[in-house]
Amino acid sequence: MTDALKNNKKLSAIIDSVSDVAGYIWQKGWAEKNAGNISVSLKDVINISDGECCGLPHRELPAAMENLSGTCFLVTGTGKRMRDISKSPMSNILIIRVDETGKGYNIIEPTECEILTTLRPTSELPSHLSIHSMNAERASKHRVVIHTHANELCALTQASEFCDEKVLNRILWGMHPETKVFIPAGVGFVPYLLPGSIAIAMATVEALRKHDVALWEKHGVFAIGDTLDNTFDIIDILAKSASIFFTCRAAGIEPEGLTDNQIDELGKLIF
Ligand code: 2HA
Ligand code: ZN
Repeated sequence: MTDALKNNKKLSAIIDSVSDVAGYIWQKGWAEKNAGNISVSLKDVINISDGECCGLPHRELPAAMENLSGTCFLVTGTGKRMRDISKSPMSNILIIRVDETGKGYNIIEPTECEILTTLRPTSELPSHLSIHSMNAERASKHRVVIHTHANELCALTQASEFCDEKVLNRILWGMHPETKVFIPAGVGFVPYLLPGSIAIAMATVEALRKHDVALWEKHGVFAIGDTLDNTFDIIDILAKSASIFFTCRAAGIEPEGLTDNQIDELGKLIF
């Protein structure tokens, strides 16, 4: 790592936070093998010119993202385990910078050849960068994107009767008052598409235009937020709601859920 990056306090704080949240995700049991991935926009954290990227490894992007040109991102590596990202973040993440054309990126970190050969960005890079591109277009304060395989949320999209935004949100908001309070716009739903594809990236962006979280049918969840902790919390709250739903059903109880009026009233609370 260059001295400029080593001495960058904002960057160090973000890396510490990625390490913490990757650890929580592993402890939650949401991250079998290499499941899940994290990215953070480093706009206003790292400023590097085109000239400084000269000679750094360069890769093509699957789709051009002109509005990300010049922006750096922290991305977890493909095939890397959340538990290892937590223990040793710098051996399991990359810092990339989208080039001036928006059609490719340079790898800013790592620079050591032996680490570089084993590190490529997450297989879900199309979704992560497409979401950051949408955030940039909207001048959103959201800088963090987390994808994980939260068990109860994966289970919820195994039944076609729940694969509908209205139905999903009615269940999730109904299971606990905090869910409506902290996720007032509810979840979006993305029907099954090939992981890592541009098609799933586009469908996820459409879902996240109206929500901060999208459930991927029979796969997992994508959430956006301003900080790593806040983004993790959104997924954790939703997983809690889904878990209450399944706990009731496993006990032979059909959960009543909060009433429409109770949910509306919670939606009006200001914290
Ligand atoms: O990183 O979770 O969706 C592995 C995955 C792909
Ligand atoms: Zn996944």
